[in-house]
Amino acid sequence: MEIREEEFGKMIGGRKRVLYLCHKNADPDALGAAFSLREAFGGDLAAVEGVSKTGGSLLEAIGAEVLIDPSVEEYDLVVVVDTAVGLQIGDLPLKDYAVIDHHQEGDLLDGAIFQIQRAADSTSEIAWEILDKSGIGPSREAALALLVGIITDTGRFKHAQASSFRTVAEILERSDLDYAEALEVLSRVPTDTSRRIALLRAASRAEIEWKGEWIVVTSEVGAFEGSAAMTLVEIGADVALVGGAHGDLCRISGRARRGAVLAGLDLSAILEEVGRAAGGSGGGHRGAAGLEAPGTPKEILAEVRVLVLEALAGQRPHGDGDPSP
Ligand SMILES: [Mn+2]
Repeated sequence: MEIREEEFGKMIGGRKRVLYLCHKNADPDALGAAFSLREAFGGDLAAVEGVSKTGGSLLEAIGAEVLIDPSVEEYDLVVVVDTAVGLQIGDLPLKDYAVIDHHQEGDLLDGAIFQIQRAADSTSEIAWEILDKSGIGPSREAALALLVGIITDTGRFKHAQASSFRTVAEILERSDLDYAEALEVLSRVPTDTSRRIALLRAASRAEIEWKGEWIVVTSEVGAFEGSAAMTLVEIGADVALVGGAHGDLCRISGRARRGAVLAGLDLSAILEEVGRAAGGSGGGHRGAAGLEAPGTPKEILAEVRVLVLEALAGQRPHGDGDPSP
């Protein structure tokens, strides 16, 4: 059942033990939204498997502890934050659960007691609205966490819509935070040598397919697929697909230039389709999506590339400055 932000407090009101559960490799958006909701309504904060580097930097800044892989059966309600895909929470068997998320679709929505799921730039923006509509003023720490969540999920406002700027302005006005404090949290993330090597490898192994006016690039790395795909787009790809093998599973990240999305490409739909067909799952946003499924990166990348090229066939790139349709 889809609920409105102002109904959130009422929906969890009767539950004694509530767990706010972030997806695997929890990022600042997941942690910021979960932390602020936990602070406002009570409960525990947790993540599946662990948190990302940037997530760790945020937790340190706000002095928050996060439970890793807690026993979900000890809770009356689990609020899954920033994902609606079961694989993203390790396919945990959940009884009573809710979903707060900004991605497109996901298999968890069907069984949820309630959800707030809309295409905002970040889950933190939705969390801010829940607090706002509930008349709850967040602490300094919660405000900082939401701010960092919005900054990171919009790619430092590269993909931000007006509502993200509005939310940031509201957070800054109502807390005594400086914007610079949020940037400071991000600058504390250690520069990781293995990450830089992965990005350079992704570039050196890039296979470039050039059809009409579109450049679609595929590559393989051992980790950091998402950053690698983003880097390939930054240096010239219209669409970048980067795969990596993780045990028997293959992880693919796709990123697309805005012009390709405006021309009709929907990476979320393509990666969901291929992921599901391969016995895994996928999803995300039109211009940034991922999948995880059994198989080798090479085969799955090839399948995804075919669908991407099909989607772009006959289309012409819109200028990056074009307004949204
Ligand atoms: Mn997010």
